[in-house]
Amino acid sequence: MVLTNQELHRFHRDGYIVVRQLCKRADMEVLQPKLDCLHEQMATNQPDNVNCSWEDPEKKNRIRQLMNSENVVDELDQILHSDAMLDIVEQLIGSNIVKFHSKLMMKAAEDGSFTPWHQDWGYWQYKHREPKQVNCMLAIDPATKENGCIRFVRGSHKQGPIDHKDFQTHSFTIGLEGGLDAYEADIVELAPGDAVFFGPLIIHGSAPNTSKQHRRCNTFAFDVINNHVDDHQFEVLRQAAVHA
Ligand SMILES: O=C(O)CCC(=O)C(=O)O
Repeated sequence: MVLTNQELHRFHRDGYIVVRQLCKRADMEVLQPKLDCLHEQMATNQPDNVNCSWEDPEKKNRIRQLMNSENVVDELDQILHSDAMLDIVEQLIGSNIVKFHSKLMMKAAEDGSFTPWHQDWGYWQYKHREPKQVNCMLAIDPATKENGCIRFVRGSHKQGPIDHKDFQTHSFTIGLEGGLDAYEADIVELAPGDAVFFGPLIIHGSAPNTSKQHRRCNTFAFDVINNHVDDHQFEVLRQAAVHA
């Protein structure tokens, strides 16, 4: 057991749980300079197996989200498959786990934009049968109030699914009404290597990055087997032995 019973209780009560130093800070410091090159690399030569959204799609100088980040950053692929990660995911959603996605959230210094309040289920509801997923946001840079760390509306998952509105931002197509002050929320600051695990129904969002410090995080999302309508497309990461 990686999470204690008390931590598991907090996850179910609050909708999220912070795990300090899921990865080593030193490993994140190796990763940071590699990510600096990604904006230019993706603007000039984006592989087919990743998908980028840009802060400004005309300029293409700052990536906001890079979907399938494990295909371009080996270290992220290793973390996605690591026991440190999967042992916790298993505690949270059980031992039949598929990879859903790995996504870099590159909230660049001075350019990184507001993340509208939303439940991940708002996006995921159309192709998934039930809100059983778990998402893990790993901090690569320090994530602080100033550079737009994630904020959670504690306990909001208990309301169940909420209707989302269509939005016109480049990276976020739906969300809940209201700016940063629309909800009273926990501001979750993370050091490099810290991670926060959260379920698909908790309301979360984050402020723009007006600071001089990047706030790069990677989100690793997992689901249970047979929960996605195209389940066969997803890599099985762990599967409980079936006893006859
Ligand atoms: O980049 C952020 O702060 C938001 C991340 C997020 O909302 C998500 O991955 O669902």
